[in-house]
Parts: sequence; C-alpha cells; structure tokens
Amino acid sequence: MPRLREKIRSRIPKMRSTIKDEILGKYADTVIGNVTVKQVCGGMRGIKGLLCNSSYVDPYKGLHIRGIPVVELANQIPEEIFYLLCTGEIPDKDDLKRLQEELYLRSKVPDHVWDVLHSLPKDTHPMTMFSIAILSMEGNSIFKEKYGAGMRKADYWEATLDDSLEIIAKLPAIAAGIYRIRFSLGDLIPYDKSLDWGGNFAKMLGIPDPKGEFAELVRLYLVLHCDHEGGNVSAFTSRVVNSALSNLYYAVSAGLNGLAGPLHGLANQECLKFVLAIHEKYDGVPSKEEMRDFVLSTLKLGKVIPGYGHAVLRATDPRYTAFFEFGKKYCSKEETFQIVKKLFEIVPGVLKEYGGGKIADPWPNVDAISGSLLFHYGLDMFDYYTVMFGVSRVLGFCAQAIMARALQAPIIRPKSVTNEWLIDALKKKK
Ligand code: CMX
Repeated sequence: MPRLREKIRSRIPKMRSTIKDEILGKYADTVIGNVTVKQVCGGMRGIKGLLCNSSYVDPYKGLHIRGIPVVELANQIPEEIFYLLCTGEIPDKDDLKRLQEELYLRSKVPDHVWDVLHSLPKDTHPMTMFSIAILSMEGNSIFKEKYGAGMRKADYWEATLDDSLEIIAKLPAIAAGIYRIRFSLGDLIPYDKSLDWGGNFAKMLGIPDPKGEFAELVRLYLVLHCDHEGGNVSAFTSRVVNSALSNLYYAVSAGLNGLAGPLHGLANQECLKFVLAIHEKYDGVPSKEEMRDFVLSTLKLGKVIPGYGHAVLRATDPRYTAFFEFGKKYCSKEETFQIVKKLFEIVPGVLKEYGGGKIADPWPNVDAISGSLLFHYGLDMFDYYTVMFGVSRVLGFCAQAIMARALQAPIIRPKSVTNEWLIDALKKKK
C-alpha cells in the first residue's frame, strides 16, 4: 500500500474543514468579483469560479505547483510531481520507491488496447489514438465497479486514486506504443523495471539516447507540462466530466480531446511547423530583418504566431525559460534552436506593434520551444507532440479529480444565457 494514499487520507479532514468552516461557513454569500458582458461573450475569461489547489498560474511569475515555482522543480522527476500535486509534499526516497513500484505493478496494458489501436485507419492522429486508448479501458474502472456496488461518497476519492494509478502506470507504454504503431517503427519496446516512469517512456519511444540526454528532456517535459490550474480547456473539460461522476477514463479521455485543439495543446506541433517553415524558406537561420518580414507576413495573412500569447500569462512563460536553459546546455548549435532564439528577439516587439495593444501577452509560452528540443533528438513526427503533452497533463487531471472527490465537490454547472436574456437584462440595468 503506497503511503501516497495514506498521505492524501490524512489531509482530507483539514481540506474539508477549510472549505466547510473557514470558507463556506463564514463567507458563503460574500461577493468576490463581478462578471462583465465582455467575459460572458468572451469565453468566461478571468471569471473566478472554480477551486483548484494543485497549481496556480501567476500572470507574471507563471506556474506554481502547490505554491512552488515550476522552475524550482525542474530537477525533480514526474512521479515526485504527481505526489506533490496530490499531497503538497515532495516524497521522500521511500515513498517515491513505493509509488514507482505501484506504478510498475499496474503498468501492463490490456491486450485489447493494442487491438483497438492497430485497427484504426493508418492516418489517425496520435491524439485521437491516445484518447481512444484511454477510453477503451473504461470497463476496468475501479470507481465504476465500486460505485455500482454502492460505494460511500466519502470513499469516492480513493477509487479515483486507484483509477489514477491504473491510468498513469500505463501511460508510458500506451503513448510510446502509439508512436511506434502510428509511424510504423517496428515492435513495441518492453517496460524496464529498473527505470523510472519518465525514463521508461523515453526508452519505449525507441529514440537512440547514448548519453541519456533525451531521457532527461522527457523528464523535464513531463514535469513542466503536468498541470496549469483548473480553468484551461483540457483541465476544465476533465473536471466537468468527472464532476458528473463519470469515471477518470471518461474524464481523462475528454481532457485529452480538449488538449488536441490548435489553440491549446496542438500549438506545440504548430510551433515546430512554423520554425521549420522559416528554416526551409531561408535555408537555415534567417537574419533579424528576414525574421521580422516572415513574422509580419504571417500576421498579415490573419494567422497567429504559434507559441506566443496566453490566456493568463503576461510575461515570458517560465517553462519556456526552463527549456531554453536545457537547449543552451545541450543543443545551442542546432539551427531550429537558433531560430527559436531569434523568434524570441523579434516576435514580442512585432506583436506589440502590429497588434496595436490588442494582444494581451506578446511573450512566448512553453510551446514556442518544446518541439524544437524534441526535434533535435530525432523525435521529428510533430503530430505526436501533443501526446507527450498529454502524458504529462494527465498527472494534473488525475490530481485535480482526486482532490475534487476528496472535497466531495458537486457537479459543475455554470449558467448560460440567451442573447435575448442578456439584452433584456442590460436594458433593465440602464
Ligand atoms: N499571434 C497573433 N495574434 C494573437 C496572438 C498571436 N500569438 N495571440 C493573441 N492574438 C490575438 C488574438 O487572436 C486576438 O485577436 P482577435 O481579437 O482578432 O480575435 C487578440 O490577439 C486578443 O487575444 P488575447 O486576449 O491576447 O489572447 P486570448 O486569451 O484570446 O488567446 C491564445 C490566447 C493562446 C489562444 C492566443 O494567444 C493564441 O492564439 N496564441 C497562439 C497559439 C498558442 O501559442 N497557443 C498555446 C497556448 C498555450 C496553451 O494553452 O497550451
């Protein structure tokens, strides 16, 4: 029995009493914000309407995992981050070992998943394969089985933790398997018990890695993408689905479907395409003037500059900076990395000028760089990049679901209104 379970269990009474006594008990009807018409028409941007304690994004300082700036966690491994997301603590050596053993014991992927993946059309997008693979295991949900047998509400979190461990344990094999099947790279590579979760994922992809740098990059990638509050498209979707007590297989698959969109997780694939288009056009790294022309002509075509801008951030994404440091250390001569660097010198200024102030965040987000590093190590099937993102983000989906069930959070159900209702309400206000 991993101590992760006991740690979560021991924290639940305090978490519940904070909500029940300190927050709801004293301030249930206190107003903490207004909603403007612009927010109603603009994707609910910035409306504070959800609790999420696993992570927080400061507009200027970026992602914090349980209060810790993510750059300070760059040397941890993903299993430690999952533990941290769920408990607020980094595990000691013993707890980490127990969690890794637990993941190993649950790592066998059911045979039918491979049959399903092999039966899909050859050109299926890897994200579609990923989402289908997770959903195809829904019949194994422990939550579903226990709920059917009359599980108490107080135990929902534990069954959600079991489903989380089952899913997370299988992610490296499933995701790496998708890579090898989709791009016809030969046999699947078996799980290696001597390796950590991220190291296994790197190995099972089959990318040659004589110095272990690629595995280091994969671990960093999995740490940096693990969570990003509760309101982004994928996390929110996953939370909403799970709030109906649809089990985690449904919720994770749904979150991944949101991640697959070009304004969200798919942006990293778009970013590398953009970088490679620049490389091809100028047959290498362009001059600053050429780069500026390329960026401006992209904007004039009505396209966005991938990897720049963010719904919440208002400064360079610290995850970008962490990857940048990795790139400087290991692949500063790689031309795609140099293009990424030059884009950073040009794009923010152009976006500020060209956007006339309408672009809220002209700075790079994590996607502006992640693909170029993967590309350097030979992971050049960029359709696959969002799967890497997904493997990491599932840690956050699961931690958020465990917390929500531990707090016995209700079904999520904001109110929508019609145009007529809105116009009528506004006239009355006038
Ligand atoms: N290039 C050109 N225009 C941009 C832009 C960019 N990189 N970022 C924002 N804008 C534009 C928007 O399209 C919008 O234009 P319209 O008013 O004509 O629709 C305007 O600036 C205002 O948008 P915003 O308030 O600054 O940004 P949003 O919160 O609406 O959108 C995001 C945020 C990320 C979707 C947007 O910046 C974007 O499309 N960026 C490029 C794609 C990208 O990198 N996505 C990854 C985000 C990270 C993630 O969520 O995973």
